[in-house]
Amino acid sequence: MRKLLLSAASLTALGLMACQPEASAPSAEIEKPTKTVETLTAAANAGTENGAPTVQEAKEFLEQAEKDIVEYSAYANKIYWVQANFITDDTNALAARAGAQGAKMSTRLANEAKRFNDLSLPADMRRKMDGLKRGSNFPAPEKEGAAEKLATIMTGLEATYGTGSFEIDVNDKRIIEILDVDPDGEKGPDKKDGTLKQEVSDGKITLGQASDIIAKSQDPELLKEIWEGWRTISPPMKDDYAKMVDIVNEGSRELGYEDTGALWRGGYDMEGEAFIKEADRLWGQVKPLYDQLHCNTRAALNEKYGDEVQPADAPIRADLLGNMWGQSWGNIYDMVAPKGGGEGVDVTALLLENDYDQKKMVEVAETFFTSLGFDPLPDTFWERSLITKPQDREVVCHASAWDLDAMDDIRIKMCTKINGEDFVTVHHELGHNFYQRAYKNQPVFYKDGANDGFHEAIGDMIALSITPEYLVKIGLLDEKDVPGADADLALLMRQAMDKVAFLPFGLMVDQWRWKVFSGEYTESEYNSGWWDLREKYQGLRHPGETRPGDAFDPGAKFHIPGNTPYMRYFLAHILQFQFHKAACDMAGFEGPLHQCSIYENEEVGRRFNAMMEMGASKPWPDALEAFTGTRDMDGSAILEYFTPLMTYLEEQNKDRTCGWDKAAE
Ligand code: X8Z
Ligand code: ZN
Repeated sequence: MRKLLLSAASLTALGLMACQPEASAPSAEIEKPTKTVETLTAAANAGTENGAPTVQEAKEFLEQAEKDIVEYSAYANKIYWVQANFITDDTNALAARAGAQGAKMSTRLANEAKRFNDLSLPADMRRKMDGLKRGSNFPAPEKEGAAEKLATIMTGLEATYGTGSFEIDVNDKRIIEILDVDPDGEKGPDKKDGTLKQEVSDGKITLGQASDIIAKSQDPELLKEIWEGWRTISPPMKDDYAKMVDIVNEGSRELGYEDTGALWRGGYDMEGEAFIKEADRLWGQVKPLYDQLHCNTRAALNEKYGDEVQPADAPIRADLLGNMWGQSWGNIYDMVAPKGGGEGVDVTALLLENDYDQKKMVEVAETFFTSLGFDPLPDTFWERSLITKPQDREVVCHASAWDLDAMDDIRIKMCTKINGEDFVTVHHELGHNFYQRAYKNQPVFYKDGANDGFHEAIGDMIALSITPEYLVKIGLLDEKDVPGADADLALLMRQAMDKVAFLPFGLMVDQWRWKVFSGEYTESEYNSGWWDLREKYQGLRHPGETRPGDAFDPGAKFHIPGNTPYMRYFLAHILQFQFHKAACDMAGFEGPLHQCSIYENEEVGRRFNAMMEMGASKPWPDALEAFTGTRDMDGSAILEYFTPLMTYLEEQNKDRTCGWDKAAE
C-alpha cells in the first residue's frame, strides 16, 4: 500500500514505497521557461490585482508542500513498514488510514498546483509543480469517502496476496522430497538452503514453498497442481480490483488524464503516446533474440516432456519454466545447457558450498558498492532490515527496498533464500538503497529515479559484473574452477534464461493494466485478456484446457494486488545493459561485454554516483547522457552482450519451426 498514494516525482520520493520509489518524473513540457525567479516575480506580481497567482505564491506553495510531504511521510512510512512486517487486521487498518490521508494530501496538492498553470515559472519550479500535478499513480477522486475506500481496497489486496496460501496433500512424497517436509508436521533443523523445514500441519503452503516446487520439480502433473494451487488465492481479489480501477480512473480524470494508464504513461518526460511507441520500439529491437530463446527452450521442453505435455509448435506451458509466472527461466537452465560448452558457474552451489547465510549475501553485495567508492550502509540498515523470513508471523515476502526518512534510514525487506537468483535480487535491492541515499540531498520533489526504469536498473547493472573472475576475487570460486573460454555460451545461456526471457513479461503486465484502465478489458475479460497477452508477447499458455470462470490470474502476481507499475522492469532490463556497456567502456575494458566486471573501479563508481545524485531533478535523458553519453534508451547493448548466444541459438534452431500463432499479430 505504501507506495501508492503519493507518488509523482515528489510525493513518492518520500519513501512511501516499498519495492522502489513510485517513480514518475514530471512530464516534458516543463523545460520551456528559463527566466529567473526574480524577473518572473516582478512580472507576475504586477498582475496580482486581477487575482492571478504570483511566482512568490508559487514558491511559498512549493515550500509548504515540501513540508507537508516530509511530515506525512515521516510517520506514514513507519506504519507501512510495520504493516508489511507484521500483517494483521490491526496493521492493515492503520495502513489503510495512513493511505487515505496520503491520498487526500496528494489530491489536494495536485489541485492546488493547478492554480499556477498559467503562470510563467522558472524551469525548476515548473518541474516541481508538474510533478505535484501528476498526483499519485493511484489517485483518489475528491468526493467524500473515496480516499478511504481506495486505501482500504488497496491495503486489502496487498494483504491478501501477502498472506496467500493453499492446500496441498501433506503426504505427497513428491512435495515432501522437495520441501523436506515432515509429514507429521514437526519442525526440523535448518535446511541447508536456509529455509526451515516447513511446518505444514495446517496442510497449506505459501508462495515461497510453492515456488521451490515449481523451480525444482520436473513432474508435469505436480507442476500443474502447484501452479493452479497458487492461483486459488486471487479470485477473491477480482471484484475489489475492479472497484479500485473505477476509483483511480475517476481520480485520474480529475487530474486531467483520460484514465490511469494515461497518467502512468505521462511519467516519462514525453507525451504518453510517444512512450507507447518507445516501448514498442525497444521491444522490436530485442524480440528477435527472445524468439530464438523461446524456440530453443520449447524444443528442450518438448524433448524432455514429449508432445503430450509440450508440443513442439504450440506456446510453452507456463508451469514448465521453473518460475511461478514463467517470467525468468534460469531454474531450468540444465535443460538447455549448451552441449560440450563447459559447465558455466552455478552460483547456488557455490553459496551453499561456502556456507553463505542470508546476511553474508547482503554483506557481499554491499562490498561491491563500497568497492566502487560508495559509503558503507549505516548501522541502522543492519539493525532494521528484514533479511530472513520470520516463522511466526505474516509478512510481505516480496523483496523491497525502503527509505523511511528520505535520508539515511534505508532498509531492505526480503525473505531471502540462499540461491543464485536471490543473490542477484539482493544486489537489486541494494541498488535501490544506494540510489536513494545518493539523491538524499535533492529537494523532496526530486528524491526519485530519473525514471522508474532507472531505479530498477541500478542494482541489476551491478549484478551483471558478477563474473567468474569476480567470484574468484571474493573467494567464492576457486581459481582452478574458473570456466575456460569454451564455457562462455553456458554463462550467456544462464543469463539469457533470466534476462532475455523476462523481456516480454516485463512488457505485457502493464499492457494488460493499460487495457484494464482504458476499459478495453472489462472485469469479465480480465483473465482472458491476460492470457491473450501472455500468449501474444511471451508465447506462453496455461496448463490445462481452460481456466476456472472466476480465475483472476493477474492477481497471483505481486505487482497487481501490490499495485506497483511494471513497465519499469522492462525498461530496466534494457537500461542495465546500457549502463553496463557504458561502465565497461569507461573502465577501458576491451573484451566481450559479458566478461566485464567493474568491481573495485572507483572512477566508474564516481561517474555512476554523479548520475544517481541527480535523482529526478532533470528529465531522464539528461541523467542517461551524464553516464552513457546518449539520450536514448537503446536495446543494442543487450543485443551486443548476447551476440555469441544469438549465433548459437540460430544454429540450434535452424531446422526448427519457431514462433507460435499469435506471434504474427
Ligand atoms: O519486484 C521486483 C523486485 C523488487 S522491485 C524484487 N522485481 C520484478 C519481479 O519480481 O517481478 C525484480 C525483477 C522483476
Ligand atoms: Zn526493484
